[in-house]
Amino acid sequence: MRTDAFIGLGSNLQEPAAQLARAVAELAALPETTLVSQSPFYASRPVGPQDQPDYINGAVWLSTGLDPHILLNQLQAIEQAHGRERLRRWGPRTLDLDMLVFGDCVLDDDRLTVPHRELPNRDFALQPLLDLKPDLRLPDGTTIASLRAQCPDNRLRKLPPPDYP
Ligand code: A4P
Ligand code: MG
Repeated sequence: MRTDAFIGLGSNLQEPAAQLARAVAELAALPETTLVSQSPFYASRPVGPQDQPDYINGAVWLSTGLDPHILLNQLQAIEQAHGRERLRRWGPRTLDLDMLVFGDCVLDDDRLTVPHRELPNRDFALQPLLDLKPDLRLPDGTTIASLRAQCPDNRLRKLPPPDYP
């Protein structure tokens, strides 16, 4: 069985747009997984501690046969391969991969909360999801479009296409 999984990407260290472009290729190469599409990339102000560089954010739509916890393992392995160091919550990072939506799956255990807990508060995650699939809904029926309309504005700036593949 294949599931539509939506992954948010973020980086604010060491050439963030290049980190994201590499991560998209790595996600597309995961086992039992195909890349359906990728969003534009956006620059955004940091949410959380302000003494860190602006972020580049984007999202991908994957079709995967992996179980959500196995997919999370794969996401964390890719983060590690990008030299990710977990120093402080919401602190700067070379690569952050968040599982935003996993089909109709609702999960809340000690490793994984899906849909992502912070999604409604983050325009840098909602806008790329809207770009990928304008009619996307959460398992409870809430549309991503309605969440985007209510979300605090974080001054997203869409990057020109040469900054992403
Ligand atoms: N985890 C639980 N649910 C999920 C999920 N749906 N996807 C667990 C991925 N991981 C999930 O994450 C901590 C733990 O969350 C993981 O071990 C996993 O089991 P982490 O990435 O190691 O730690 P963190 O990133 O410091 O904390 P957190 O709460 O995940 O931070 P966020 O939510 O990722 O936020 N500002 C802008 N403009 N753009 C950004 O991308 N990102 C952050 C990080 C802060 N500010 C930002 C941005
Ligand atoms: Mg994270």
